[in-house]
Amino acid sequence: MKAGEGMKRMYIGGEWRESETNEGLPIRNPANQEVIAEVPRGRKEDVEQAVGMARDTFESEEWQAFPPDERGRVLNEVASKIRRDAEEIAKLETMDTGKPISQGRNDAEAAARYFEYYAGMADKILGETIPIQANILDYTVREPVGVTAHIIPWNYPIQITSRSTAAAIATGNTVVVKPAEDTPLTGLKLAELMEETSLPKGVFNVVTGYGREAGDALVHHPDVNHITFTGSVQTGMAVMEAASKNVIPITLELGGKSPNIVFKDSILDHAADWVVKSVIQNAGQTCSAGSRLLVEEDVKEIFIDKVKSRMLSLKIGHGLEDPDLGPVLSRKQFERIETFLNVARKEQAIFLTGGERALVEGCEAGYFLQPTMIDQLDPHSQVAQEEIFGPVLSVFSFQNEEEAIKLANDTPYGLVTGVWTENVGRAHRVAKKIRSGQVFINNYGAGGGIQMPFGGYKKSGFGREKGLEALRNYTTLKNVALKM
Ligand code: TXE
Repeated sequence: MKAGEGMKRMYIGGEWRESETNEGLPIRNPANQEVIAEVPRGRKEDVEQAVGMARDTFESEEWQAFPPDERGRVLNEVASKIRRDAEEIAKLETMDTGKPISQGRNDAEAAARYFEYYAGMADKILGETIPIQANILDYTVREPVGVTAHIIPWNYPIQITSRSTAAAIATGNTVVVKPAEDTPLTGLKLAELMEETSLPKGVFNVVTGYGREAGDALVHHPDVNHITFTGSVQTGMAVMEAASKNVIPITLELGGKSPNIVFKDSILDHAADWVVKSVIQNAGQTCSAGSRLLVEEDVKEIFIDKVKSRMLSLKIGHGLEDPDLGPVLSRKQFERIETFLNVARKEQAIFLTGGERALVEGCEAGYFLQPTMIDQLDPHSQVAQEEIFGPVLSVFSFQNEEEAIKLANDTPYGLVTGVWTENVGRAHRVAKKIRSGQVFINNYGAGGGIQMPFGGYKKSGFGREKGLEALRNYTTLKNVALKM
């Protein structure tokens, strides 16, 4: 499809543009693989334009003099426009990613909350005065880093775009967003909302396209001052290498293999509800998915029955019908999951539920997977160690607290851990020894709280997003010493 034949446009320097080559890429609805839109296939030349506009705007008198409280007001405006169009955004997200519409609605609300939260911080980025000598006034200033690049994955596009760009703009940076090639629609919608506000042109830019083309050009661009990346470990490593060439800081969020540790003294029904919820949300395509269940041996059988009956009662279907479980993103993702399941079969693991593609009437071309629970895996097997990114739960048991901690920490990742126990002392002991960026006790995710710093240990990445902590990503510190 050529530009002008219904193809969407990218948002660069406050203008809607085709790609320099006029090529497009099709966007499919994961539920039935129908093409629902076409977006420009941005490449290096387009990235050049976007970074150039972001740089010029960053250095412009208008943006340099833009008062912090005014930045906050604009971001609040963006939040209220997201709320105004929340239903449209939720539908776009569901059509783009396949997720159940109620989860799309939650994502739209979270996006609005990110803008509100960081709007409130825009005029509270403070420095310090540092005592040195009586005749020296020493102070620090937190300055924006400049042009920030945001590489967005396909699982939570509107949320992840909002969480990093809101923090970056609040602190006075300009941004270039590269949405995932499969799910660019809500990123472009966000640009439409930005355009309705008094945000100077060129502060918020979106270049659509493939990772290996537009993404690669963006992370290598010498005029980019910071990269925020959420995605796979492999691509994260490539992004890190690109950043090293320009010696710029990056924030990496690379997924996980997060455990729920269930002790026998926990409220088992409550824990079972959450164990299931945490692994089926967005069809398991969540960086913080609770993809491993570690359960105390004495209650293993009874607990597994509880989880199993919940898994078997889940409704699978088209996201707009708001089932419990939608399709996975694409054939590629489905085949990736299948490869893991085949390895588990070869290793004679036991499938307690699922393991097969689910056929949904009217959505025969969609890739739906039955919620899957696998037992008897070697904790060091590939399936137990690597991120599968589907509704697949691996089950292990432990005899005591020490063994639970060892199992929990025994993967290359460390993003989130759930601990289920009524013993407060044990809860804190375990939380202290767990090597993950977030630990939830008797809950999982605390409602997604945008105020809580989020990020990983080990191969889950580094740097923190969300909360006040994220503001550090987008500011750099200057010390000024004045001799009087
Ligand atoms: O990820 P990629 P993919 C994990 C999950 C999933 C696997 C593969 O396990 O199954 O990764 O997914 C852009 N330079 N996660 O292949 O490649 C790309 O266009 C710059 C976990 O989709 O990491 C997209 O915008 N950018 C995760 C983004 O990187 C590049 C979320 C993510 O794509 C690029 C997604 C390059 N060379 C996948 N190559 C999480 N942490 O939540 C690609 N991109």
